Amino acid sequence: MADYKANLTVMTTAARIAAKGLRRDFGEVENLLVSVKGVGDFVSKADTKAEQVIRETLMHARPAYGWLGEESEPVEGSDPRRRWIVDPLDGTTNFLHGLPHWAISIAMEHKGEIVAGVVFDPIKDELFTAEKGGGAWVNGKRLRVSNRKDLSECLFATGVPFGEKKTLGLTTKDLVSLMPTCAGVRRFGSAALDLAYVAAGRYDGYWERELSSWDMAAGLLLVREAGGYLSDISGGTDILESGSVIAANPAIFEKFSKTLS
Ligand code: 2AM
Ligand code: CA
Repeated sequence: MADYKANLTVMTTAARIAAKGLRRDFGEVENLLVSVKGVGDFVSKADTKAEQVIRETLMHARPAYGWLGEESEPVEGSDPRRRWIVDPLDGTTNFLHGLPHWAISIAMEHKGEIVAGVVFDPIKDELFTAEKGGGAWVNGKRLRVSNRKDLSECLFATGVPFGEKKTLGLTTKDLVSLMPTCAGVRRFGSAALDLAYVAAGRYDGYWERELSSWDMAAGLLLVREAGGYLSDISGGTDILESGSVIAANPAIFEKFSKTLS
């Protein structure tokens, strides 16, 4: 019989192996930033390499599971109820610009529900983990969402749509209604870390549209297990399907949601 390690152990191992390569590549980005050739191709290779090593590690440990990753074709497993949902490098644009704010995100889905999640920020050495019913943790310390109750004290995060995304107008409207009521809004460029920071009580709430499942899957479980509330942008429960998310501490969730368009 195969050596059966807990899913979180397998996921953490995969994240740490990928982190080694990404950390090395991120060091190289500094040199490339000033080179004629630029950083673009190099970073997209770093991205693909990281996904490959995560995929090999996870598929080796759980050969029957399916796969959904940002950089490769999806795979239906021989066990159709279980699959990995992986973003090997969330915050690619930050990485590309030498900004030290990006993460590896690995989630495990069982019967359509996320049951384990790992978000690893190798630069700050913060390993966020959660298992359904087992709480959310960072480097072994229990996480809890914030308990701020007045919007005026709350710090929020979002992602402002760029490029061809269609919801810039909506997000702009959100900012117009929210900014005067709160302590501030941050836009750091990694959805996985934004969710992890809500779980850690650093942000009181976060919202974004037009995301992919791999950006959010692990982070959603972190928030839930840290006691936060979640919905899609229209107040429903289809977060992964809709690609939109609202996450916040329970005390402000309703007020915060109502402020958004
Ligand atoms: P990435 O760095 O892995 O691309 C920032 O607002 C968030 O949006 C990041 O988590 C980023 O993930 C994600 N993102 C970037 N481009 C995207 C796209 N075309 N579709 C969905 N999410 C995207
Ligand atoms: Ca991503």
